[in-house]
Amino acid sequence: MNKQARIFVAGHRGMVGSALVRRLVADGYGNVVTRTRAELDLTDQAAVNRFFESEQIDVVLLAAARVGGIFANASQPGEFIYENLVIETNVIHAAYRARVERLVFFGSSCIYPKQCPQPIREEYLLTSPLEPTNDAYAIAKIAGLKLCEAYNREYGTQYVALMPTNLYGPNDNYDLNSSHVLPALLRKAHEARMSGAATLTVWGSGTPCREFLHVDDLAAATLFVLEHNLTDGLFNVGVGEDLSIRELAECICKVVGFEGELVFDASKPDGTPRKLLDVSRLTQIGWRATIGLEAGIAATYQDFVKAHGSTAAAMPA
Ligand code: GFB
Repeated sequence: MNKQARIFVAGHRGMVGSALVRRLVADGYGNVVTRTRAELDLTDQAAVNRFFESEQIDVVLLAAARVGGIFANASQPGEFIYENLVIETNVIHAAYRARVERLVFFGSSCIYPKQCPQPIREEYLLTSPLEPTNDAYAIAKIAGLKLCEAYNREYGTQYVALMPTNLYGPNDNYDLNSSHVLPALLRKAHEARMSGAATLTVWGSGTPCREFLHVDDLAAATLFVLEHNLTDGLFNVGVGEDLSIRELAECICKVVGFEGELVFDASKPDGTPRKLLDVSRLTQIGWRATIGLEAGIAATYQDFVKAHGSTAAAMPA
């Protein structure tokens, strides 16, 4: 890919978008275009059209989305389906109208059925019902990847969709009501250690399994896809192995140095039992994740302490 290409990273302040910008800049891409929400509201179709008409964008990385953990997804399904549908419809259609040739759309492994054979291959999409705690978000993300497929078929665009597993890393959301499990447990373990608490509460039974990918690995996979001219289709992005929520909690406690007891809150939902991705579509063409979970959590914990350490207890719960 041309290092002078004008690359619009939509959602550059989020965890995924900021990782993409870091990687693009490190790799010498000189024309990374970003807009804050105040400068460009991606839910405003006319504003998005004007932006694309005037900016001569070559490549779009569509990382802007309404995201959250199991509680946020289950309690605000209307916001999750609406905001994601409108952002992806506006951006993908405006990009096509402005003759943007290449676009990468980011989804999530929750697009696959709840009771999927494991590991999950891309072709298992739409083979049986979704997990109810996040079906609204999943439907929006499925619509986004279908938009890419449909536009490629009808208009000859080169829009690809990446489906990462559960992500973590710098710039994650640590609000306990809306965060995912890894940042939530990192914060809880930190606060428990600082306050000398005897216990740490983990939602659910601790038995569901999840796979975790450091967001810098997702950024690396994205650049791999662009630089290897993969111009169509759906690609899972993960590490190829998972662990139970209990094992994750134990690993986080080890990194943070919290030695108290884990308590499981059965009133909170478990969500889908397992969603391990089959990542062979990308590994067969030469990409694989390189950041191990414990090392990734340790690096993320350092970022967390730098950004929130002294104020963690005062952050919104
Ligand atoms: O990461 P998480 O919120 O979302 O939760 P999903 C994963 C598992 O961790 C669930 C448990 O079984 C939770 O009950 N868990 C334990 C906790 N303690 C906590 C905690 O303190 N906070 C949270 N948040 N969970 C989301 C989807 O599903 O994953 C989205 O809702 C998206 O649509 C995203 O796909 C990647 O992995 O269940």
